[in-house]
Amino acid sequence: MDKANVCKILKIVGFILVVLLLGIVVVVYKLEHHTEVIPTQCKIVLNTENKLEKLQQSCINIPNEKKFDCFPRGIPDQNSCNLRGCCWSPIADFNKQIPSCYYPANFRSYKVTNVTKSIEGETLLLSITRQSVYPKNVKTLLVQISFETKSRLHIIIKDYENERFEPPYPQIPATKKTPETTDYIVLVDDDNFGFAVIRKYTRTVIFDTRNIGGFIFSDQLLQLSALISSKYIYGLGEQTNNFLLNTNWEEIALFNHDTTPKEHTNLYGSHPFYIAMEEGGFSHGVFLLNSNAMDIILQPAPAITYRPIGGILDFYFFLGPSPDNVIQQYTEIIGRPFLPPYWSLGFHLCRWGLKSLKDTMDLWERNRDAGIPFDVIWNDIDYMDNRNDFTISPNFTGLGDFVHQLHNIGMKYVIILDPGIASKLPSNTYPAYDEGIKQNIFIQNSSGLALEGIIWNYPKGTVFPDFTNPRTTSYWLQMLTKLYKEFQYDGLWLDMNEISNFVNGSIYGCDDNVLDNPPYLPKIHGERLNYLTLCMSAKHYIGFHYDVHNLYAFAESMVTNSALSLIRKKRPFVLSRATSPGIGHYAAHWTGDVLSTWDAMKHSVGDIISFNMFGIPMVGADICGYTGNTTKELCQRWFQLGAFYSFSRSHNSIKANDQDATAFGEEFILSTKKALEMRYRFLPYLYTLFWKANQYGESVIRPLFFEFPKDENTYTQNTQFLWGPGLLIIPVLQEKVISITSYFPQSIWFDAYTLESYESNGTYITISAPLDKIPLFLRAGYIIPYQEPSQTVEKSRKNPFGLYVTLNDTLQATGTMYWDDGDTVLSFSDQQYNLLEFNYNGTLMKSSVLTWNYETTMTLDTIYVMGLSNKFSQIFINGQNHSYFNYDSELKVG
Ligand code: MIG
Repeated sequence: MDKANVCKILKIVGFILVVLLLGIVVVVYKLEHHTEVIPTQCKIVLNTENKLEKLQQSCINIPNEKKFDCFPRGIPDQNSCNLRGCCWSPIADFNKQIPSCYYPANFRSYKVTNVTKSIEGETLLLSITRQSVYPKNVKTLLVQISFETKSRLHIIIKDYENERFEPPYPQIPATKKTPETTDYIVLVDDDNFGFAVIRKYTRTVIFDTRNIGGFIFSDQLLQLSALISSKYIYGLGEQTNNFLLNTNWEEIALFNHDTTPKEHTNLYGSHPFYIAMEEGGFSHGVFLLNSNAMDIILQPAPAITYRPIGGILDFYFFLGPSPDNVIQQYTEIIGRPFLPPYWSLGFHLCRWGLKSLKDTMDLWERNRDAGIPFDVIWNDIDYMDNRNDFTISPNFTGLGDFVHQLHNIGMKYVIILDPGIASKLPSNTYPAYDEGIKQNIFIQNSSGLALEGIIWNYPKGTVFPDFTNPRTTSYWLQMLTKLYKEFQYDGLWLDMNEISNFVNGSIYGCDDNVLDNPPYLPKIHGERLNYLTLCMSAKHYIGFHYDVHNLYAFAESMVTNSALSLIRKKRPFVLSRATSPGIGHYAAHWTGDVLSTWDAMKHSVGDIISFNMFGIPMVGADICGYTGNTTKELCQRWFQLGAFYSFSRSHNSIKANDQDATAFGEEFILSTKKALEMRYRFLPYLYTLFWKANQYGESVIRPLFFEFPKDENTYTQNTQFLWGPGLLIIPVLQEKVISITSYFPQSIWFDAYTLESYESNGTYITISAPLDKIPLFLRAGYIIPYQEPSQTVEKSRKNPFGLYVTLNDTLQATGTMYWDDGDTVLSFSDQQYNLLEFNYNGTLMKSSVLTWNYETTMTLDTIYVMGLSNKFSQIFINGQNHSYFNYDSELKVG
C-alpha cells in the first residue's frame, strides 16, 4: 500500500471513530479539522501557500494536554477561532475541559528588539507583533531578569512606556548584592519572546514559556503560560482543595471573597504562590506578585496559565532546594511571620450568639469549671450596640470589670471588629463616622463621596475606612484607644475584610465602566467583580478598588497591628479572615465559615498546611465547624485535631447549637481535656517553632514531604501533619473509626503517650485511635522541650521543663528551645530572650546556652530518652553522679 492510501484509510477510520463517539448522525466537520487523529505525514503534502493550512501545520502534533485555551469565556467556532490565529479542533470531551480552540506552536505576539546583559541579569525590550483581541495591547514591554540571590530569580514584565499598578504591599526589601553563583539559568527566545528557568544542577526545566500558549499583555488581561516540571504542586489559594493541586484542567480564580468554603470557588484570600516537587526531591516555588483578580489554570501537560486582569507580571522563582528552604526564601521577601504572644498559643473559646455579658460569663465559667485548658474568651458582633464598631451593647454593661477579672487570673479577651462604619446614625452621635468624614478617610465612590454599602450596622448603611491612606492610621488608633478605655481587650479579630458587602458595589450600584465590566472576567463566584463587595471604580488613596481589593485586609491588619502595640505596649495579636501575600507578618488567619461536616474537617488539614506555605503559620479552622450543627463524635474528633492547629479556637455560627467542650457530657470533656493538655504540654516546642518562623521563615506546621522530600509516597499525603520536624499528628477524620492505617516515612517513631516505638522503612502502619485519643508520634533524632500542662499558659509557663529525647539509629538527637517573657513587643525588647541548644551524642547529652538575656528561672525536671539500646548504669549531670533514673527495658526508655 502506498502512503497516500494509508492516509486515506486512516482518515476514514478516524472519521468513523468520531461519528461513533459523538453518536451524531450528521457530522458536518470536514475531515481536516480532526487533526489529532491524522498522523503527521499526511499533512505535509498540504499547499503551504494557504495561510490557514500553514496554521494547521503548527496545530498538528499538539497533544490534548498541551492545548492552551485560545478562547476562554466564549463559544468559538472555526471562523472566530482561526481569526485569532488559533487552531480549531473540537473533540469529544464531555467535561468540556480540553479546549477546541487552542494556540498553535510558535504563536508569536512579541519579539525581542533589544537586549542588555550584565552580571546582574538581563534587560529586554519587546515589541508587539500581533494584537490580541483584548483592548489596549501594550506595544512595548520591558523585561527585567534579575539574579537576586543564589536561589532567587526575579523576572518582571511591564509596560515600557506607562506606569501600571504595582502592589505597595508587601514591601519587598531591596537586594544588596549580586550573587557569585546561581542555582538557576534563564534561557530567552528572541524571535517569539519566551523564557525558561532551569535548575542548573539537575537541568530540570522548572518553568518554560517558550513556544507555548499565547502571551498577552493588554490593559485588562495579561496571560502567560508555562510548562512546569511536575504534577506535584501545592498552594495557589485560597480555595478548598485536596492539598496536592489537581492538574487536570483546574481553573483557580483568586479574588478575595466572603462565601462558605466549597470547592472551585474563590475564597477569602488570594495567594498566587505555589511550591513544586521536582524529580530527585528538589523543590522550588513560584510567586506572582500581582494583586488583581486572576484565573490560574492547571492542565495535565503539566502546565500553568496565569490570567490576571491588571497590574504587571512580576515573578519570583525560589530554588530551594528543600521545600522548607523555599518557604524561607519566600518569606524573606514577603515578610517573616509575626511572633505571637505566648498566651495566643493557648486554647480560644468563642461563639456568635453570646447575647449578653451573662451568656459570655456562663460559657466561660462552664469551661473553667470543667477544667478545660483555656486562655482566651472572645466576643463576636454581639457585644456592639446595633453591631456598630466602637460601641458597647447595653447587654454588655460591666464588660470592663469582667475583663479585669480575666486578667487577674491570667486570661485574655479578644473582640471582633468589622471594617465597616455605620453611616446612617444621627449626626454628632457616632464619632467613628463623624471623625472619619471630617478626616476624609473613607473609600470613595467615583464621584468622590464616601462609598456606602450595607453590612451589619444599624441603621443600615456602611462606609469603609481606607487603610491605604496614611491618615487612617491615626484615625484607627484614635478609635481603638477610646474603646480600650472602656475595656482592655487583648487582641483584635478582623472579619468581613474581603471587603464583604451585602449589596453589589454600593447601595446605589456602580456606574457603567470598564473596571466593573472588564473585557475578561475571571471565573469568580457571583460572576461579576463587584458581587457582594465594592464597586471596582471605588477610589482608595493608592488606586482603584479594582487593583486594591485583594490588599485591603493587608492594609487593615498592618494598621491594626501597630495600633495594638501602641495601645497595649505588649505584643499584638490580630486575626484576619481575608489574606494576601505577606499578611502573616501582621496577622494570623482562620479559615472562615466552614461547615460542621467530616468533609470540612478533613479539608482543614490541607488548608492549615497551605497557609503555612503562604507565610501565615498561625492558622486554624473553627473547631467543630461554623455553619450547621455538629454531632458529638465529629466535634470530639475535631477538638482533638483542633488542639493541634497552630491557632486553636472553637467558634460557631449564631444559628447552630452549642458545641463548646462542655456541650456533650463528661466523656467528651475528658477526651477534649486530654487533647488540649497534650497541646499545652508541647507549647514550649510550638513557641520555638514560631520563633524560628519569625527569624528564619521556617514553617510551623508541615506536610510529610517537607521533612521527607526524597520519598515520593509523601507527596500525596494530606491527612496528617507535623509540628516542625519532630512531632507527627495523625487525626481521625472519619466517622466511627478507631484505628488508622497511616503512612510513616522512614524513621523510628515513638508514640507520644506510651513512648512505644514503631520502626518504619516507609510503610503504612495501623495504629489504634480510640475515641478519646488523637495519635501523636515523636520522630527519632529530635529533642523536644515540654512543660506539664496547667489550665492557662500563664500557669503552665511556670512549671518545670522536661525533654523528650528520641534517639535515631546512630543514637543522636538534637533540638533547640527559645524562651522569653512571651509578651514583650519584639522591637522594644533588647534581645531579651534565652536560646538553648540540646545535643545527644551517643552517650553524652549536652545542653548549651547560646543566649541568656531573659532573667528567669528555668528548671529542668524530667528527661525521657527513647531508643536506648542498652540500659545505662549511671547518669552524670553537670559531672555529678545522679541517682534518680529509671529504665524500662521493654520500651527501651530511660
Ligand atoms: O456575616 O460576625 O466568618 O466567624 O461569627 C457573618 C459574625 C459575619 C462571619 C465570620 C464569623 C462571624 C460572623 N461573621
